[in-house]
Amino acid sequence: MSNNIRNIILMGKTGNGKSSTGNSILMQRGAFKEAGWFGSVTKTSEINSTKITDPIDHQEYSINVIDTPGLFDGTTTLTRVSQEIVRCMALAKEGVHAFVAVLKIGHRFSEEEAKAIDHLEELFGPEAVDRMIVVFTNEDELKSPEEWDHKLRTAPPLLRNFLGRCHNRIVLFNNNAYELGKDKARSHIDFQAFLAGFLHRCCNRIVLCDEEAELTAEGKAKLERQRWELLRLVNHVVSENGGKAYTSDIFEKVKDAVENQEQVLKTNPTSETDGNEFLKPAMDELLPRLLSLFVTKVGPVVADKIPCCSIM
Ligand SMILES: Nc1nc2c(ncn2[C@@H]2O[C@H](COP(=O)(O)OP(=O)(O)OP(=O)(O)O)[C@@H](O)[C@H]2O)c(=O)[nH]1
Ligand SMILES: [Mg+2]
Repeated sequence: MSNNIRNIILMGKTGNGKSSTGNSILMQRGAFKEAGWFGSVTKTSEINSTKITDPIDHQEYSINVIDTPGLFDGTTTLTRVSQEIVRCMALAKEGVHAFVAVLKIGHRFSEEEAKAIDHLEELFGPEAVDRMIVVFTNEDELKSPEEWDHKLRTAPPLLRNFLGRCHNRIVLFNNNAYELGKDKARSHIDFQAFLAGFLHRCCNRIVLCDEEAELTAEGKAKLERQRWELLRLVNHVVSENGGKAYTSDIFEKVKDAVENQEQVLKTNPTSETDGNEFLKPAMDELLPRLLSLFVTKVGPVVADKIPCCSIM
């Protein structure tokens, strides 16, 4: 079974749809908080998991999706960046099977986003780029498949170059697929029953709706299709990389720290835990690397006084 674990890290600029994509992969709306819900955006990396069975070969996969904040978009300090990277590593215990760059159709691919890939490569080595897959969100805004072909053909060189480096491993995501076919379905529902259910939810003041239950067959089929397209690419990069997950020296350090901490908690469950303090040695090692990367590539920075420039 451990061969069938897939740890997927979602990266990208704030607002590109990382959390929404995570929810679509899990088919659990609300697993990750999306922007727009109470106006909030992702503040720290989080993990959510699901199990799915391949309809073709019936293999079961444990999918762990790690959602990250828009880390490197100009407002984050180096310490914060290194904390988040280490946190991601701690969450992806078995290593990273795929790095998913989330881009939004219709949004300009900026030079910062392109540079981000270079930085990722320098920080983690070319193996990280070898495992990169690109998800374009907002597929629902495309009028036709021809429009997408046209967009790809006429994409600016910066974007084409990036996609080329990812060997054109691209999946389109419609994170609004939950809504597909709903109008049609609703028209068949007895209006009074719909209204009674709606009022009941309002009176309880908590809208705990089971989105799965509300999914139409059309929405479910679309969500399943796009996540299988992604998983096939994840499986492809895993097999291209010798069947192994990505790891590195810092990663191993983080893994040891997490295992030690788990051991401490097992032998002494009441022991005082000091937040993420046990990850500090790994963070301390990452920080100078990040600093030197930014000093040599981005220009002099004063640690934690100057916001980090864009990596993803
Ligand atoms: N129409 C449409 N809207 C989308 C899609 N994906 C995401 N959105 C919307 O885009 C907005 C941003 O989505 P998020 O998933 O919160 O973006 P994020 O990248 O996680 O943002 P941060 O947490 O700030 O980094 C939300 O309002 C989503 O509903 C999509 O496929 N189609
Ligand atoms: Mg988010």
